[in-house]
Amino acid sequence: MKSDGDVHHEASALAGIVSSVNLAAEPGRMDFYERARGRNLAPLWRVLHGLVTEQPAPRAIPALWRYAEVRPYLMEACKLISTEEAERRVMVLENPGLPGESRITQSLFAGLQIILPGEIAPAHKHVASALRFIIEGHNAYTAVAGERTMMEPGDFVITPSMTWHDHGNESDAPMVWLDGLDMHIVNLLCASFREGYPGKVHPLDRPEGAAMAEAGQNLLPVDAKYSSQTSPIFNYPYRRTREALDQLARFRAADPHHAYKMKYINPVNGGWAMPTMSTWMQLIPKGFNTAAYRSTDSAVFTVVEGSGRSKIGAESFDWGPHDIFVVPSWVAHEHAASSDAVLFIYSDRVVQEKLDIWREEKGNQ
Ligand code: 1HN
Repeated sequence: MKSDGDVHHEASALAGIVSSVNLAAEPGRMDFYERARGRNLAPLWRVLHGLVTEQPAPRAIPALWRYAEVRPYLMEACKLISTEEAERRVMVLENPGLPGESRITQSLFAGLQIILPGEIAPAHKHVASALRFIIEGHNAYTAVAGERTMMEPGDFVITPSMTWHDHGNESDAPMVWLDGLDMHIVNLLCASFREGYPGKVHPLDRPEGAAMAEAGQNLLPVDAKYSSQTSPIFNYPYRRTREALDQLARFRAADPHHAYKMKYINPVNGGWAMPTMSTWMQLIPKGFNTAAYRSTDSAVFTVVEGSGRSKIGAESFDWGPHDIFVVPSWVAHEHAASSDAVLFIYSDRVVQEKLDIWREEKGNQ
């Protein structure tokens, strides 16, 4: 081995080498490789099988964050930095397989944001889309494109790409939510822009509830034109979602792999609520065990109610309310609910479907 950056000989650097390559002959090719490198050229046969893997090879690993263990860190962060100073006071959920990369999966961001009574997270906008899933607190709002929505635990709230958004807490208790963002997908494609609003909050020009009145009742204004691919409903309240799942469970049999799993949809086109992240709410009745399932999307699960245990690949994780766990791409998983359990899920499935690369497999692997 010569200095850093030379053609590598370590086993790890050869992980992607084509299996038919004669390793004994490689030293005789080193001089060629070195000269090629000087011309910004590299031999594909040394990396091909790492680039084009036989099956998904996620660097993200299964992991769980217990809310009871995470919450004290959120509270401590509040003592150390204000929302104003931080812009967004978020503790990033970092996948242990991807430390320092601000990723919960290779494609997705997750963080827990805490906002204290009286605080305002100032207005900004960016190409990355965000979802909020409310964990605890009441009477805090997010304002998106000039309309506020008050948030309650279990609500699924959307900030579409490039819309001004600020948050404020008008209650007397902290509010915590999960932030899910797609910036790693945006950045893969080098398409990120961001702007701060000159004032602290963007002006409101629509009453609270306007979006729900226009699009949240299976009705749309007759001549409305929708150019965005994101749902015009930007708060899907838990009350309604829970009610739907509850009603469904009364007359339908549970699906063996999904129990009761409903996707959030965009009422304009019937597709996913967001163009880059798929979202669902899942009800697993007490005592139900879902059958093994895997798919190529990587998914983040947040427990809303109930408790249970999930087998994810070779590992098992016990969970309860507000815990968050992650299932990387193509890892088989099954859930067992010890009480009626409700899980909020987001994943990159919608992106994979658009690219015609999404796959699933039902059964035991
Ligand atoms: C962001 O803009 C928010 O607006 C939250 O609340 C979390 C994480 C990374 C990048 C931007 C927000 C974020 C974020």
